[in-house]
Amino acid sequence: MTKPVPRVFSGVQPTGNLHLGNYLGAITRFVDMQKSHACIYCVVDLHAITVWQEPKELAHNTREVTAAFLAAGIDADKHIVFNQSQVPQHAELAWIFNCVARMGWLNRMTQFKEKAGKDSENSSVGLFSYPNLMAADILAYRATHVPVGEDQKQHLELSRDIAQKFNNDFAKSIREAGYEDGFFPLPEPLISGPATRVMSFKDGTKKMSKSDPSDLSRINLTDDADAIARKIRKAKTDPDALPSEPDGLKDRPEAANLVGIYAALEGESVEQTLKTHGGGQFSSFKPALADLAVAKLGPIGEEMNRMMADKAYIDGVLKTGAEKARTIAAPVYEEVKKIVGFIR
Ligand code: AQP
Repeated sequence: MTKPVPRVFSGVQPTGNLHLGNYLGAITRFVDMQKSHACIYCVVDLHAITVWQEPKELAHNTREVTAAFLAAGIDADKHIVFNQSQVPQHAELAWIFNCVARMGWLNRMTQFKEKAGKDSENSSVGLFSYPNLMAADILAYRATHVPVGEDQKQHLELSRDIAQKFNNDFAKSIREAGYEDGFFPLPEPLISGPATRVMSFKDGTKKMSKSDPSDLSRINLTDDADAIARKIRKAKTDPDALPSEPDGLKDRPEAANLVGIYAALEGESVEQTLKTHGGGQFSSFKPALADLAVAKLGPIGEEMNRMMADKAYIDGVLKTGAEKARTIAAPVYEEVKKIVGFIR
């Protein structure tokens, strides 16, 4: 086995309510990366069960994320699409990383604090060690690039720390196995574009989230045209006109959010959006955003619904994807076992 090749890995949790933030922050980037890289996209069902999931809903949501990937333009023939639990090397490598990562590192993870809230004693051990499994997801393929939304930046930094510590702890054994520059690459986060952190439509200081109890806080990828337009119409805003320059969006989180969404959907910069819409009122900007969102998201939602009617097709895509994923992850894990000193 030689040096890691440039390879993209990323995942989405099948926890329901797949939304515009997941689409703009992650899935559209996944689609873009296919042109330049070999890509592996995973429905991370092992991550999903770090909080309770109804088994039937988990299976439905796993198929729904897969349908979203395909409907958005991910090519499962040229690249790899699968669900995490079908490839055992993720969990096996995660155990080794549980023994590499330090408690102090995980104690600093803000997402655990947010998700566990005041009841951390009662949260699952899996929720706490979630970032170690994420490092295993990426490094089981020795992936080099990881497109994610802004909220995953801290976890990506931890993945790099784990890769680095593994390379240092086992440096001698890694050299003996024939690797001159360490075994794992330090994966790079790819966080860019005008919508790396899409905010809630009800509160511009909170990220748009699957678990927000208010459906009006987000656009779901399966929303129809009426629902999309209604949610944008009801989105919280301030009374001022839109500024002509991005600086004018400072301290206006709701306005900044809607302009960022418009720019991302249109495939232009925030500057360009403000050149066209600066000086206008929300009463005219919101209908323009609604038309654009319906034009871009409507066909994806329709295609997802069409695919969801054919479970066998989706399950077949995941099965083939898992077979392809195992051909990469299994030899990597065999090398890890050798490096660690496990008898094989
Ligand atoms: N609001 C967001 N803006 C931009 N990107 C986002 N992502 C999530 N929310 C936003 C990105 O979507 C990818 C998949 O996320 P995930 O499903 O694995 O996990 P998540 O971050 O927990 O998603 P949610 O919607 O926020 O769920 P809950 O409610 O459970 O917390 C990731 O690349 C993520 O950055």
